Amino acid sequence: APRVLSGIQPTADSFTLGNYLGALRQWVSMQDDHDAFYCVVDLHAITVEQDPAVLRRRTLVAAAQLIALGVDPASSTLFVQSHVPEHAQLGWVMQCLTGFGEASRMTQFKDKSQRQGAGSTSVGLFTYPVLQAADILLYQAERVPVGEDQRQHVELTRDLATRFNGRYGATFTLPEAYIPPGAAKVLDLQTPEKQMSKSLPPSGGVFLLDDPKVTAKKIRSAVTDTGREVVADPVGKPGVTNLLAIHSALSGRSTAELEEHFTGRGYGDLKKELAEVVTDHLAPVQARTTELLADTAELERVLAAGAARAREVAAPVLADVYAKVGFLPPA
Ligand code: AQP
Repeated sequence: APRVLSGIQPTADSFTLGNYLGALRQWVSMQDDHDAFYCVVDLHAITVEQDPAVLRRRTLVAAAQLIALGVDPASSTLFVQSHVPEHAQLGWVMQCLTGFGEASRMTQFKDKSQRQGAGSTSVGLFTYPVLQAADILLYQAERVPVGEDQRQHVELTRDLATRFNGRYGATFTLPEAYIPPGAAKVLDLQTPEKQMSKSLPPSGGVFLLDDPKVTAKKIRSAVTDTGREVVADPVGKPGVTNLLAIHSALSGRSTAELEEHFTGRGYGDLKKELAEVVTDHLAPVQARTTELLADTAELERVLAAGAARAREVAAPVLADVYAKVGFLPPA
């Protein structure tokens, strides 16, 4: 089966609808016919400042949410990035292969460092996409299910793989981004020019674990526009278009069908119905997450087994890379 890898950062108490529709839903649907490796990328999370106790807790909550959403540790390899030291090790080799100018062109860094404030931007945030390349290449992944914001990082990964293969001989598989049509970029409900984010402002994000009342209220107060008609128009009506896209992704009804359904009705009706669609969808996920977090020892066992499986694949790839770049093997 084709190999797939993806990761998600434990940078908030809960994932967002953007994470779910842009990436995690594909993680679940791909696991049946792929050899899937999914990780909670805690090394990536510390590219911005984290409280240690909070990070530990969020890593467990992240793993619980992934399982609650449908990632099955029996058919996917689910693990925590820092449990597999090969990620950081290959990350260093990849850094030495990356041009400074090349890394400087990454638009997510420009966006995040700007939102962060230049004074608190770390070198780790700058080299983040290079570590991500290592994550992917370590497993020889062919497909990488991610949201639109990650397209450029997967392109960089391909460039680095091609460079390594050219310099040291055929080693890495070239991965392809697998970006879903429809909800690849879920927008912030308060600032629909920006993508919904789990940790960065603006804060019009819908969180999977939020209380249903909070979610309904967020959707009710979503920024739309002064018009009345419920129709998709990404340029003129980005807010309404975003709400329709979320509805369509969750209900499985096409945008055209939804426009027809809301003919003669206003934004208020759309928001009311969407709030129901979203909270109905999330109720079982929340219940299952709570259940899983009641036994963190079991969760930790699952993650340890995942890390052991991941290392079986990662260790020989790293050993091959170390030999090829000319590191003297320890005697
Ligand atoms: N708004 C979004 N629409 C579609 N997909 C999205 N993703 C994130 N936001 C959206 C996808 O979710 C996956 C995991 O994201 P990540 O944790 O690696 O970090 P990110 O891309 O930087 O997303 P966030 O939620 O904004 O995280 P923070 O706040 O920590 O920076 C990725 O596949 C991403 O494409």
